[in-house]
Amino acid sequence: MKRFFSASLCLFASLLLATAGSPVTPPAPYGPLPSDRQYQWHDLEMYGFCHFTVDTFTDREWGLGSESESVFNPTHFDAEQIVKAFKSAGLKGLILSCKHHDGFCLWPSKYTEHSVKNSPWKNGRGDVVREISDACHKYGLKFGIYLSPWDRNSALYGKPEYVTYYRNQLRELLTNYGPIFEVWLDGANGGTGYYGGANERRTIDKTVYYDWPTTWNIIRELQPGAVIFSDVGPDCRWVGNERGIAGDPCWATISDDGWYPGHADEKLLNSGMRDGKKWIPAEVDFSIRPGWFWHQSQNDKVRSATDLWDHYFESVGRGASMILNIPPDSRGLIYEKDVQSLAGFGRIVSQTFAVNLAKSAQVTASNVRGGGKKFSAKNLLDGNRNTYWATDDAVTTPEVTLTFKKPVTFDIVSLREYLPLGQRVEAFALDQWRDGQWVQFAGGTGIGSHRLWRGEPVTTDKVRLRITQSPACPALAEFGLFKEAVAGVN
Ligand code: FUL
Ligand code: CA
Repeated sequence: MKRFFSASLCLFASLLLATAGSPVTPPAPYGPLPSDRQYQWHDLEMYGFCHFTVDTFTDREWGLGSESESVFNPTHFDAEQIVKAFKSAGLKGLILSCKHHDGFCLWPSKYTEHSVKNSPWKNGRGDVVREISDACHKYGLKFGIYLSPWDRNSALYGKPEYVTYYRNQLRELLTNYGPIFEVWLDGANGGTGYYGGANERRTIDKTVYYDWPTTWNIIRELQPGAVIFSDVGPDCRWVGNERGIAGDPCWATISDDGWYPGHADEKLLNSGMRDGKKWIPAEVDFSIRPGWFWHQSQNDKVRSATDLWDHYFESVGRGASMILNIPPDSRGLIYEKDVQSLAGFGRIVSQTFAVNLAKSAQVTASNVRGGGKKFSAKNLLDGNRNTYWATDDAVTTPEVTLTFKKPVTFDIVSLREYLPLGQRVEAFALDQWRDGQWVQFAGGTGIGSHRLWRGEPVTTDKVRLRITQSPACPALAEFGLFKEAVAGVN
């Protein structure tokens, strides 16, 4: 009897273990990983740039530094109109050119007279940075700052004292205007300028003059959540062109040995490096108009909504972030045509991605890590980038199949990796079930934060994703099928 009891106890215990299984651990991370602030930043995907200064009134792209403060006088400045136009495009934040190369400050800095405080606008009592940041916070957009390191107005430029001046201004901006999501550090540096009346050419040694690590520390200390942009990071990098096009693929990783702001290989910035040592993803900066600043002569050269939509695929769709510049005009408003394109673009994006057709599918995978629920392929369809499908370590080329009760028609496929475990997948293929067999309709190199495929409409009742190359088991967060909604928008 006693024996019977202990034998059944043993059986019971082993049954219990078999059902619970040993806990399934997540895959080990692969390669460089995003920091928390970078992971949050990836989620934004699209935000805006706002170039506004004396150039808006002088019809220049790079002010000389000699402009009188009296030049700055927007007749109808309305921060809410500007921010609402950005918001209508679905942009999640706005980075304002608080000071461009001409040195004119859009806020009443206590370190210079060359600012709004000596302009006729609001009798010198205005603060563009205040009004724009307030409007951003009111309408739920994040606010970021551009503070040009090159300053063609300052007499100090080129001397060590200028770096102190620059840092003092940065402190003003980082402490007086609420949370800052990104600090944009421009790489254009040095050349001719007014420089307090000297009117000469000043060159600086870009490798040491600014002592960037010290400045980055100030940003970390005052705004720990802010990502720092420069040509080469540390948090996000330039994409190597101002045309709005990321490389295909555009790896989030790169090695920056020997590079510094103003000196990096543009081709490699564009593509990233598969074996890069650091996680420094690309940011795609381009303008809705030919120039960064508003020019009357460019009012008929504003990008259309569908043009912006194309660039969405060439930036966001390749795992980079898109920063679209929309400059206010000399009234201090976003010009009518720009407003129209932004709203149209926003409508296309929100309508297209409103319904993930994949959600109605039954999903099966060739392998699920530990065979349990935690890493199930259903995680691909829950709209949550923090849950993911993963396979056993040894399985690096799995596939996942979506089966529909009725055929679906889509022309966009969306894939996302689970970034906290690194950029893992190197190649994938997509198949549709047609006439009783699998037919490949797309494929690509790299997935990363977001990978979009866009093509001719596909109608089918079965779709298959094959991971065809990966140095480690994949960890995929999301899978989406969408139908483009561009009708009637231009
Ligand atoms: C460049 C600047 O020289 C342009 O004027 C503009 O601000 C662009 C975003 O960055 O380096
Ligand atoms: Ca998910």
